[in-house]
Amino acid sequence: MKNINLSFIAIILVAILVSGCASGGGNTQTGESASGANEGPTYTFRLAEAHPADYPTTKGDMKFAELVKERSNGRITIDVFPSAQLGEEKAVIEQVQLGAIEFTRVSTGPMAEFSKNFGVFSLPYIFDNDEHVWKFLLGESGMSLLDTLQSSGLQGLGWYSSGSRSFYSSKPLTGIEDLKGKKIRVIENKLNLAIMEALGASGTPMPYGEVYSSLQTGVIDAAENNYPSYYSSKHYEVAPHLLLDHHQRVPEVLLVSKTVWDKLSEEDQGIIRQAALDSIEYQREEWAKYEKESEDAVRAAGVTITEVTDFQPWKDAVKPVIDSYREEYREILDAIEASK
Ligand code: GTR
Repeated sequence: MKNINLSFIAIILVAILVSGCASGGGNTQTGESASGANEGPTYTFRLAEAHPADYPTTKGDMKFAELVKERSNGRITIDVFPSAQLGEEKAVIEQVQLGAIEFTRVSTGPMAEFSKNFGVFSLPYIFDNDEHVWKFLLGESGMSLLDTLQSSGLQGLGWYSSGSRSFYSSKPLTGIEDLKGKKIRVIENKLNLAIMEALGASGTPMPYGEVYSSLQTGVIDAAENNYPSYYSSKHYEVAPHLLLDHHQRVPEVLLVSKTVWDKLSEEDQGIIRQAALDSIEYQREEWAKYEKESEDAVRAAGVTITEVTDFQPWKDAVKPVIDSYREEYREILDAIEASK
């Protein structure tokens, strides 16, 4: 289910689920605090996370949950489920739209299929570096993108770091020409397919959890990701050739179901929104540390690493993709350019 087009049954289901989350309705605490943080129903929510517990996005989720708990004086609990226990990203996003899972942290990659605006992040080489990404994300235009998700049944709460994505393969990979004819796993969205085609490769969309075995058995020749995912998923074991072309910078996003969000008091919304924003800095610090650690670890494991120094052939190759989406994303692309 991609759009807000919820069926009647789904709406009823959500209503039951959401009211079931508030413990007992009559459990409203009274009077302890004039500010009201102690007052209101108690909730236990779930947050779905694809990465393991020690990964920087999961650490960000945990910080977020901790701040929400503290600031609601224990009324709002968000239990983080790491390692894709609640499902792979695309399925999780659908569940969050329905309100069956309340929160998630996902990549903006799969979000492109749920909200047109979010496709912009999959366009190659639109950001110069990480600093540029963050100037955009935390600026007016980046922050307002979080609210545009409402028409997709979601509410964006904040952004997390995810560095840049580069190709890696089970076969030797030292230049753009080596991608020709390769079957490359991509995050499921149509922009990624167009990019692979422009590079002379063929994009194979599949969930993250299937990439390791697909590389191992030769179902795919290559995949692409950032250092932390390359390392923590152990893809480097089965695809030990890394080409640092940094073709995309696809940020992570923290989401809540709009059906859940709309049932919360303004005060609880405020607590949750602020906690999400306040968890960003911590996540970015954890990201920086883990990015370095994972780079060191894959180097130590003997991965062949080639750094692209001339990006022009790469930019030229993917230019038709940018050109074909330029009009659709003109406003956001202008804002990205202006945020440098
Ligand atoms: C990672 C991202 C995950 C997932 C994964 C993928 O960088 O953090 O959420 O999207 O990439 O390639 O599927």
